[in-house]
Amino acid sequence: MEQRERSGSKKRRRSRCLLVGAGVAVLIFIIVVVAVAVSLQDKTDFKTTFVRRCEEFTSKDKQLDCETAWTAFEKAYVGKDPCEVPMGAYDPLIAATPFKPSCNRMMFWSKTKDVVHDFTAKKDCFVTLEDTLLGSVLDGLTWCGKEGSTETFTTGCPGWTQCEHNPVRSFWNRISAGFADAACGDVTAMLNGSITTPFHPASIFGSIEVKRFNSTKMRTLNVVLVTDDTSPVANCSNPSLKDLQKELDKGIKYFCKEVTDSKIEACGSDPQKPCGSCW
Ligand code: N1C
Repeated sequence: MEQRERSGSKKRRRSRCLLVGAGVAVLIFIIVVVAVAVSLQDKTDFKTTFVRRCEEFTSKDKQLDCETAWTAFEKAYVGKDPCEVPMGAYDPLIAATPFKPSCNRMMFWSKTKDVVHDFTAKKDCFVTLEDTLLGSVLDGLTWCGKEGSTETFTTGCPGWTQCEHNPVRSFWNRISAGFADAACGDVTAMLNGSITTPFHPASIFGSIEVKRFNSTKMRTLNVVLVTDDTSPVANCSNPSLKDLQKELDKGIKYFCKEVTDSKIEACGSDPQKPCGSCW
């Protein structure tokens, strides 16, 4: 009797052990499946976003195959140390997707991204880099590769503080250089009058774009200094704007105007105001 009870409790213990074991195995299986799914999604999401945004853009202008653009883009950084991607790595991509020059309508900016894009979204007067194919496709995204891998990663990528030659920074440097090379006629730049140095030599505008403006194509640079109504910090006589003028290719005329952000906002929303009359 006692023996039967003992063997019964042994059996119960064994089946409990089996049950726990099976539970652990199922849990491990679920974890592995979720991890694989997340890593695959990470990879496919980036390419999917790239191709979707590219196709949305090229539906306006069917000139480029988005799969070809993706292949040229990915070659710049895939399989490479994410701290060793120079701007030249994107040369073939830029060559495959040239900018259409929009003389007299090109808009550059520094530290005024939101004001500029609020304005350009409402009024079709100016063309920014984000209105071009590559600028619109990659705006707001992060990507990098890894040595020995064929994948694109969107997390764990080095930023500007970790290393200068990272894939995202080098991309913006290269594409901004291409956009500035195409600058022609009367060009506008919105700079931030709420900071002490509206023209910063280390910004992409200061270190790349201004240096590439070419007087054989470009007639004027019109700086719109966007100021805060209540407490403007900088005006058109700010010393950093003197540095900007020194950097400009001789032969390009320079103008500067202080405009409040509320005026830009109101003008953007006023359908009666024609292009160019907002300041
Ligand atoms: O360094 P910035 O500005 O002076 O760069 C702005 C300048 C513009 O004139 C654009 O033509 O360079 C071009 N540009 C972009 O269009 C762009 N879109 C998104 C440069 N950078 C761009 N980004 C991201 O913002 C990118 O990650 C880069 O490092 C920042 C720069 O913004 P900023 O310092 O205000």
